[in-house]
Amino acid sequence: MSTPKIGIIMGSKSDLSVMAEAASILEELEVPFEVTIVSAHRTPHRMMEYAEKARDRGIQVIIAGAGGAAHLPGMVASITTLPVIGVPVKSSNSIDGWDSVLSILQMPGGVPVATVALNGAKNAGILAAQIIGSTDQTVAGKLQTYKDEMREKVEEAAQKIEIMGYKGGKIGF
Ligand code: RP5
Repeated sequence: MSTPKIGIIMGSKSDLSVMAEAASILEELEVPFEVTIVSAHRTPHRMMEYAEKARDRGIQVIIAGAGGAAHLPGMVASITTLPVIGVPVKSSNSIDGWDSVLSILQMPGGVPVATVALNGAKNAGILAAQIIGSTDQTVAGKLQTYKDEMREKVEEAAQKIEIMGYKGGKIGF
């Protein structure tokens, strides 16, 4: 794969099952990415180094996932001028996910993190691709195909329901 344009980082290997969805959609859209573990609390110097060097390595967007006291996306955003997309993870140390969401969402003015839904790594991948696609026509084309296919699937399902009819709590297919 060519030089990664998107950096996917997460606070722990336990976040990987969620964060893998960002990698999957980027694979589908053929946007080069890298994946690694960077913990704000357990490896703060590694986090600083990653955020400081990402732009010079060719990274254009950082997707950062963390759970509980989820400081990674905000701290990375405090260091880099790259756009940072935060993925709140419902982790083992999260009470019910709200701690992860609010830790990433409620950033102070001047330091934005584009926060997606709880465990919303797929959307983080799509949003990162859309940022790249704002200037890259090839990626924009892949995104258009993705959207067209999504629309067609819904339209097909709608047609089936309309043809086969609603059957007392069961959809007709
Ligand atoms: C966070 O703590 C990580 O991002 C992870 O979501 C959570 C739990 O980490 P582990 O104890 O499973 O390594 O920093």
